[in-house]
Amino acid sequence: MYRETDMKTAVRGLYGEDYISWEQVANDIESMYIRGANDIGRMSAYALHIFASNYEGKPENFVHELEQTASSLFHTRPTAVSLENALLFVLNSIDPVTPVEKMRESVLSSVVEFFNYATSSQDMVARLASELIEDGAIIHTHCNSTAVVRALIGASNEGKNITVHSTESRPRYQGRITARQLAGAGIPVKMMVDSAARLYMDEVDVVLVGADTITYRGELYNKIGTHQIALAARDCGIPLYTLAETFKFSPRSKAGEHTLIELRDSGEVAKVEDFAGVEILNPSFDHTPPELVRGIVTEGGIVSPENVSKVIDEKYGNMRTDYFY
Ligand code: RUB
Repeated sequence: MYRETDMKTAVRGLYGEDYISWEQVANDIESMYIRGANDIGRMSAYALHIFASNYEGKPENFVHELEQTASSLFHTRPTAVSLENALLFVLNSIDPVTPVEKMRESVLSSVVEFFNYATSSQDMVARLASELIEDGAIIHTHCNSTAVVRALIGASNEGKNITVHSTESRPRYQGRITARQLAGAGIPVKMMVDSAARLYMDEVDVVLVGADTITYRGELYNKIGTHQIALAARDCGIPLYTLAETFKFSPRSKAGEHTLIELRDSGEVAKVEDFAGVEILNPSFDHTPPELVRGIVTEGGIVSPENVSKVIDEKYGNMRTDYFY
């Protein structure tokens, strides 16, 4: 369990920074120095902690400014619902008719609570997912999911001999981070370009990927390329599991709201000036339909895509979720 000081130490350990303004955190999320759905969630909550600690404005403006800050953070990365849910968790913790000091305390303690929850739910997800991995298995993963990396290292630490196939994940190459992390933990890794996934899929036993958003009807939003990997897995009769703490489940999708696919700068794909007259597309995520997902590993166990709606109703049914729309 983190207390406030432990949380600050953990953040310094992760990012080498003593963040002193929420804007710094927002910039680092937008530039992807802080990335991955769990960290985006934890760190956006952390940014509200900084806001509340530093707040010296008029007491009657606190709620408005808190909501404005949350809205700015919300817009830094539009696809991962972990970010929105983290902010909603904190916003829902305050009673706007109480004195400002009470509201400040509520924000500070709810951020610590969320930070702990995000950390412990990922521990549990990684532990449960490692049980899906058998001795001798070949696992395909894509991009860099902290939960997946931890599950793979957990399985290896339990003495299972595993090999991992890691697709690079153009254009930002987060798959290379995964490959380095696993190799550093002594796990044999084969890294390949994204388009090689199908060629080697016949050798694979299970696909494990992270999640940025799981919708009410059980769709999986994750790094661009995940859908093609899921199709390749189905083609070879291989199960795909996604590792998703339930704060990656989208309450807003119940009303049929679409999850936005983040479109990033074309310059991340190629030098724009070398391609006069060409429109360069750079979608950061795609969505995989529920029928291609065998199961969603959550902190409460494995949920099938058709049961996501129940989890969302139970978890978010009483929460106010309309702050940003
Ligand atoms: C990262 C990505 C990850 C999920 C889950 O995308 O798609 O699979 O965010 O990560 P990006 P985690 O690099 O664009 O943020 O398991 O760490 O929450």
